[in-house]
Amino acid sequence: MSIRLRAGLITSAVIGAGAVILSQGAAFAAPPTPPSHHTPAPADSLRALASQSGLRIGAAVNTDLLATNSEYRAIAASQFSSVTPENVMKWEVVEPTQGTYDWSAADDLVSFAQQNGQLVRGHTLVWHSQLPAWLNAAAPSMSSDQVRALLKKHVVDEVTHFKGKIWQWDVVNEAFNDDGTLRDTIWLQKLGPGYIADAFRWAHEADPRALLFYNDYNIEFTGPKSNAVYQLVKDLTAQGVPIDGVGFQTHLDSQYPLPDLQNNLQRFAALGLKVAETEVDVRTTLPVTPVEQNAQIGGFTSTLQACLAVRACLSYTVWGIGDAYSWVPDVFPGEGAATIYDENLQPKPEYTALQQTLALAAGTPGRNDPRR
Ligand code: 9MR
Repeated sequence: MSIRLRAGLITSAVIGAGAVILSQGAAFAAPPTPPSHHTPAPADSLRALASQSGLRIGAAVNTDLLATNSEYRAIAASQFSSVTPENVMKWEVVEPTQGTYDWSAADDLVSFAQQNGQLVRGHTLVWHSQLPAWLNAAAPSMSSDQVRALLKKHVVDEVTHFKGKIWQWDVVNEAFNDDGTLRDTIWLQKLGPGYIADAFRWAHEADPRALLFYNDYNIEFTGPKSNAVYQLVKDLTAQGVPIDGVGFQTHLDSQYPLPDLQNNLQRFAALGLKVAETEVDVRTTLPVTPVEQNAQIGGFTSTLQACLAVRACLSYTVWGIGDAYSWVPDVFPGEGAATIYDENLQPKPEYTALQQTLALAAGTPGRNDPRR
């Protein structure tokens, strides 16, 4: 029996079973309250099903497509209860010229989210990539004090601009190498490892109610990188640094074994932190074979199951809507098909697998407790 068929049966059963609560929030610290005048999402949408487990289901949104493609916009609004700007909150976009901010694209996405009863994951404040050209040119010859002042201003100004409108901020992104050493970035070179704690302190001062996350990839697997991030956030927590959570990006490839993600989520949660899956996709070599697609379906299913199983897991976010718009083919030539919608924005079996997994969780007694 195919997953598609089973999903259809289970979804119908759930819809038949009764009301779907559309905007049940997770029990996180004081979320922004979105206006509630949005069109109710279909009862078998990912967001409606996820709400029954108190889980926010999100997508990284391409704001150019949101403005120009009505089909894309409809999916973004109806299927997801959280959005992440794929690019438009990054430093190169918000401050293209030093001292001149352009918040327009990000503001539009925040308005879209509010209109649709969605929460926003802010992405990302401190990263080594997608920095403005002026910064890349100037920073290497600046003093540590100058770089520190520049980074602080960026964090404080951006968090202040969006104050009260961001649910989770990815404060620091991808600070580690796969071997567990700190990545050799301009921030590490100029400021030393303390830049990480400082960034969290600055962000917290600017918006004390936002949940502040450290975000990285390949920490889904237990190993040197995951262990290093674990030690970092344990130390930060012990020092009273205002960190609330860890984002597991979860960029998977069907040719590799699945990560032991649930164990990792659990051990981070045991530190008293929230966790989230922040950038889920499962790429494969093209053209996709049935065997590979089964592996992709397994990747989406098991990563969602892991989040559902850990009550501190607040949200599950897929990275991109539609294989035609995914970052994967640009970075991994010959690979793709990494999202849950195909090239024509039609839902793939990967979408149905998420739907089925959410429906099963919603039908499990005790599973609809609020996340915390
Ligand atoms: O999806 C993003 C793509 O459009 C950008 O070109 C790219 C630039 O580095 O960043 C992509 O998003 C990344 C995210 O911000 C951080 N984690 C890895 C994501 C995929 O590269």
